[in-house]
Amino acid sequence: MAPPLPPPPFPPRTMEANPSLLETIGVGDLVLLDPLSEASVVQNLKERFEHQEIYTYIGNVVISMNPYQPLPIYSSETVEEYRNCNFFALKPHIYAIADDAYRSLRDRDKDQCILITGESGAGKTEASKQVMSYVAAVCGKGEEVNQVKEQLLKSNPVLEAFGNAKTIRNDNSSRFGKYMDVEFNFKGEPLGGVISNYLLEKSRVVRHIKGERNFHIFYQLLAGGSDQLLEELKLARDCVHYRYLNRDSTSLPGMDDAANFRIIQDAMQVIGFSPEEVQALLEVTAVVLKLGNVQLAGQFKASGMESCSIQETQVLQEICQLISLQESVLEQALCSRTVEAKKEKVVMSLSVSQGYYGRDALAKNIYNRLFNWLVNRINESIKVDTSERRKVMGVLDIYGFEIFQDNSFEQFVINYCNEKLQQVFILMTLKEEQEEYVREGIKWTPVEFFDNSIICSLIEENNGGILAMLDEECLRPGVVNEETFLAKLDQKFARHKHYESKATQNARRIMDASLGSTCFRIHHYAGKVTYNVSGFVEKNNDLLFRDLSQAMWKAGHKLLCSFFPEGDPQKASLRRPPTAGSQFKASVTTLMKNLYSKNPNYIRCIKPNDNKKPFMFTEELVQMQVRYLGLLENVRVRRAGYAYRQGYESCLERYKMLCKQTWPKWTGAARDGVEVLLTSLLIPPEELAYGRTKIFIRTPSTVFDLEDRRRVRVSELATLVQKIYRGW
Ligand code: AD9
Ligand code: MG
Repeated sequence: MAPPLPPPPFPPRTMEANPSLLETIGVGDLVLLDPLSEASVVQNLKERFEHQEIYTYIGNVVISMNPYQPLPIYSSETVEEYRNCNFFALKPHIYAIADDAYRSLRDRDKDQCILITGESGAGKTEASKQVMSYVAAVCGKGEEVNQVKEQLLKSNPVLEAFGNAKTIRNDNSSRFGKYMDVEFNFKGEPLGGVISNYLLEKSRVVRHIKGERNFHIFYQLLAGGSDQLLEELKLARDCVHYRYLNRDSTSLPGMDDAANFRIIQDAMQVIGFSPEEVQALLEVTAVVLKLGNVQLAGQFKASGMESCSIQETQVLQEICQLISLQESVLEQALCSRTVEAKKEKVVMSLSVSQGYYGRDALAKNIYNRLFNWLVNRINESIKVDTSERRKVMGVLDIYGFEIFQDNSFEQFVINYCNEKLQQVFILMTLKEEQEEYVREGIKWTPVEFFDNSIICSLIEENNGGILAMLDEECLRPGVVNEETFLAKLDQKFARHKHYESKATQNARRIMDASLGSTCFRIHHYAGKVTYNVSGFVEKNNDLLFRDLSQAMWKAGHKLLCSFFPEGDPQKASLRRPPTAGSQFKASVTTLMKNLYSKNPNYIRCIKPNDNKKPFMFTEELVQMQVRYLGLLENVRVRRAGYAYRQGYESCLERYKMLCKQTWPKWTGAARDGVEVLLTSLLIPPEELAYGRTKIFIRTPSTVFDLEDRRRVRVSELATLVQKIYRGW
């Protein structure tokens, strides 16, 4: 018989016994932080960060601080260390959450989603890659499995080339939202996946601010394309030739555009693109770039009306050669517009500014559709062709909350999405937590938290939310203007707690020079953001002159032509496409449904400084993020509640060897067995709550302690078994 286990003194020994989470460098799990305040959370993160500890937990939520420096913590040895290890047994690491999610999926048949949020540059995309590469490393072997893994992983560089760009905040900023469902078979081997993309920032194709760049692909193609390829695409190698590319900082330190081009060429091949598809894709990319060089000249007609014509026909010729289209067709579509009046078609000349507007709209539209095609094409390659039951792990890497000096429609929808994600977080982490206690009949002291559904409704309500009102304005016949839109908002939301504008301020006699007369302000969960309404209607309408879509449809270039089905005269009377806002809302609704159907895992990324400097910690910046990520609330709920819970049967099964009465078999009710077991281990009663079906344990350290004892006991039992065998 093994010697009886010594009773554990509480709490000091448990703390020592679990150095990984209660190490000297602050605390590894904020649930254990004392005293708890915003300042102590920030200080704890700071202390850890200064010791290069970039990960910290709140229960099973991982907080990740961007080190802005490669760290040696993602090796294959580290993967092995975290593989199959208890979540709380080792130092906090992103691999622990990836492992926990993967194992729940494989062993407990629970679909998972990993939600990665944080502001631009906080490390979301890096985190999503680390999760994916961890899962890829542990999810099975074999030629077929490896091929699927490779395809899934290689989709990343391709999408980043077309969807990422250098911004002031991040040299590799994702300019689209991405959600990827990876599907597994019952053994936990990957079968394939589906990618959804959200709202590409297409305006970047035609304009970006100084110090930023257009999408990486343009620079990669020019730097890395062979001479022959560039000749075929009728491109010059130097970026200075292209007006859509900036002239200043075209190359980036640490980013080798030419090498990256070769990487994506290889990746596309692995994914399964044919050489013809790649060529067609690059031809369309070249066309977008060249459109920026189409120059217009203005003339005045005798009537005094301004018209425009193409100044330099060589670019036009080259574009038309690339896409097999008659020059006159494109020229006419760029310089004039057909309007229907009293069932008669009238061709009207465009002014120079209208012409440029149309040209840019065309470039943005082509690029956006190209990106959507790319995602669909990748999906075709990675889709799962089997009817067998699948388990799914979703990974969401989406733009964080944005507060700029000037905020427009794009920020409005991005922040709406973040508001919805916060709602998922609140609903799933906080409310469900509380609801489970109620279900289990455990005493619960309610924790106050801010429920942001009031802000979500303000934006999305079908009947009279801001997006619906904007749609109404866009669909209204006659001249549409943003002033009337704003006036309607002012009227409707005059008393709304989260809405503010000049008019509502005046009504409340508030003097505030910072709010312009063309702006409204939303009090988001993360802070107040002022949106300028100019451009809202146009961006929401997202219309392309029909002449241009018809011209594109006439192109002999199959891929490009397929992007513009509405250009088919047979379908010319189709209803107008849904507005950008309503499309976005629909995709956010689908995403939410998808997320709610899965078990959520959170990675909350924090950007420690605005200078992209290694291990620099700016307190105010971190404090703001701690606030708007709602971390304190999260800790409070976890603390008021219990960090760990487990069904009685599985708890007893796992720890029964720690007590004479329950080992090797307990014959009574599982709940009673657990009580006998935990009482015999002298765990203080305040650490435990007995629910209807589960045991709840207040602090993780108690769980580690159980785990430690279990490990010791299992090894003792193993030695015993060996001795018995040897004795035979
Ligand atoms: V954006 O919203 O797409 O603009 P992200 O995705 O949050 O943003 P990203 O993951 O791209 O940020 O990280 C920005 C940069 O920080 C990376 O290019 C890396 O240089 C750096 N980074 C982020 N995480 C890590 C890390 N764990 N280790 C080392 C990191 N460097
Ligand atoms: Mg990113």
